[in-house]
Amino acid sequence: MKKLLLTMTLLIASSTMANAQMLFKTSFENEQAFPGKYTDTGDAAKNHQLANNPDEPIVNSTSNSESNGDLGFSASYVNTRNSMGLTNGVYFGVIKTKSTVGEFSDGEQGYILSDCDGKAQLIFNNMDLSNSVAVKISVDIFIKDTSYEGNDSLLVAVKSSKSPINAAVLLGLSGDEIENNPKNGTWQTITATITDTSKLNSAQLYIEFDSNSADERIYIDNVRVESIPEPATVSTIAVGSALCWLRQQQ
Ligand SMILES: [Ca+2]
Ligand SMILES: [Ca+2]
Ligand SMILES: [Ca+2]
Ligand SMILES: [Ca+2]
Repeated sequence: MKKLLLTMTLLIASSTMANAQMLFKTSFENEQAFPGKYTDTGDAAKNHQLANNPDEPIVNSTSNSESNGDLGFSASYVNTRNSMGLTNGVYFGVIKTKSTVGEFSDGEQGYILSDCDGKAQLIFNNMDLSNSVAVKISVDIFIKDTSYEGNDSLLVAVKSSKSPINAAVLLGLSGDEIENNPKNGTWQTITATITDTSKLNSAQLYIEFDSNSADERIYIDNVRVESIPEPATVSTIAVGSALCWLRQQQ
C-alpha cells in the first residue's frame, strides 16, 4: 500500500508537470532596443494609439513579435490629466538600459512605462485559449521605489469581451498602495489563474499605468501564459495509471 501511494503521488506530480504547457509568451528579446527616449507625435489632448517612431524605443510589436513566436503588443494613451502625455520625450517602450533595474528578470531587455502624464495602456494580442480549460498568467514587474500620489494608478489584468470585463486581475494598486507596495525596487512575479476559459470570448492581457513624473516608472518582463491541467484530468490519469500498476503486480 505504501508503494502504491508513493507511485500515485509520483504519477500526480509527473502528470501535472507534463500537462502544464506554455501557450503564449514574450520577454521583449526579439525587438530591437533603441537607446534614448520615445516622443509621441500625437495630440496629448486626445486619446490615441501610440505609433513606433524611427530610431526610438519600439512601443508596438504586433507583427514582429508574432513572427518570432512571441505574443504581440501595442500601446495607447488616454488623456486623464489634460497634460502633455508622452509628447515631451519619455522613457517608454522596449529597452535594454538596466540602470534602474540592475538586471532584467529574463534576458537582456524589457518594456518600460514612465512619465505618462495621463494613462498609458499596453495591451497584448488576443489569445485563443479555446484548447485549454484553465490557464495561469504570469508577468514580472519592477515598480520604481519613489513617491506616488493619490491620482496615480496601476492595473495589470486580463480582459474579456464578456462581462465582467476583467476576467482576472494580476495587480491593482492606486495612490499610496503603489508607494507602499513592499516589493518596490525589486522584480516581483504577479500571477492570476483563469479556471474556466469557456466563460471568455476573448482574452487580452493589459497593463494600465496612470502617472505624471519621470521617476514614476514600471518595467515589465517575462510575460507567460500557460495551460494548467484540470484537477479531474490529473486524478483520472493518476488513478488509471495506478490501476495499470496494480494489474501488472497481480
Ligand atoms: Ca526580457
Ligand atoms: Ca510626460
Ligand atoms: Ca511622485
Ligand atoms: Ca504622481
